[in-house]
Amino acid sequence: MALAIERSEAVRGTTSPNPPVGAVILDAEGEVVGVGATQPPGGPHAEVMALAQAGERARGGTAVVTLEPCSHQGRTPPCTGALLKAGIVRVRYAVSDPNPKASGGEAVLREAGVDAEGGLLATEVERGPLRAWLHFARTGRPHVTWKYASSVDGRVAAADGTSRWISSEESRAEVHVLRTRIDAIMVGTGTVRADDPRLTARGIPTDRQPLRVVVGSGDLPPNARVLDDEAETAHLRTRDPDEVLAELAARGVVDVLLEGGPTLVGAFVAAGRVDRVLLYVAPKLLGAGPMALGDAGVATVTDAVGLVFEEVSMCGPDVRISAVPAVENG
Ligand code: AOF
Ligand code: ZN
Repeated sequence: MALAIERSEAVRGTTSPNPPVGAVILDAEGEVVGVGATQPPGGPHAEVMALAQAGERARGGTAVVTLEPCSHQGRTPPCTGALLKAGIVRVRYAVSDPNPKASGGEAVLREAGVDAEGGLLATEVERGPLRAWLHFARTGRPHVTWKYASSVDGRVAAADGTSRWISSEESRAEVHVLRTRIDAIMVGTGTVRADDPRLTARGIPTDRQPLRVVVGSGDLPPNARVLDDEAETAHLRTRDPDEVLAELAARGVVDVLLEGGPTLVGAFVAAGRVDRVLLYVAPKLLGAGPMALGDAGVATVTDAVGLVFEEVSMCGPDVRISAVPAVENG
């Protein structure tokens, strides 16, 4: 399953609105004979890719998949059928498919005499490669990760507005990798005017760039870098989080990185539309300068938006914190 998770991580950002699934086929002796991952929409699912590599060696073998194999005819035939035809006798998967059209694969496999069971490394998969898609499948809304870097005193820029080098080189490099694995990166018109960001993944070999999304009613400066041809850009003339997310969902966007300023992020937090906070705290003090978050509708301490620290770790000299809402955004 660790190998299947690795394969699914590698295709993140290329499969939406489908989930990035990974699959591994073991032969009857337990030897790995095939690995695969979901291809771009309309293409083969992970199981089919892994089975193609395994060929005849799959007979009598085991399939390990990050998502319950689908039982439906969608744009592609059911994976349950492909597994049965290949002679797979055991299936282990991590999480059930919440899509009512595709779910029920475990029951189909069991009825055909396959030893099928879910739950293997389920938490790793739910928090990792399938987090955004599971949220999208359950709520219909793209998953929003608010990412920012701040000083120890919570500031995202110095008094003169300079912000580029708050976090370390290691943290900045990691964010560029992250950008290749998401569908869209979002800021407000204010950030475009103030920082003129490029919003692309740089410094790593990649053949894909996320959709750049700028929200807000103001016009963009005609020479703004987000308007270059490094990547596609969408300008959504609203700041209503639900209108923004509905528009992105209609475009097949599942996984969004919010890199906006305090006003835009405040609107998303107030609306309960931040599903994860990814924060890099740099070992620096600034004492003045803008804070990460503006007004989020919190007037008194008992109204604070509660978070749970899911993981705290180091990234170079910075502390990396992943936090999720204490009450899941339904
Ligand atoms: C799997 N393995 O690798 C993926 C699955 O239109 P289709 O045929 O591509 O089906 C899309 C649905 O299939 C998707 O919503 C999800 O429920 C499931 N995705 N299932 O067995 C895979 N990507
Ligand atoms: Zn399938």
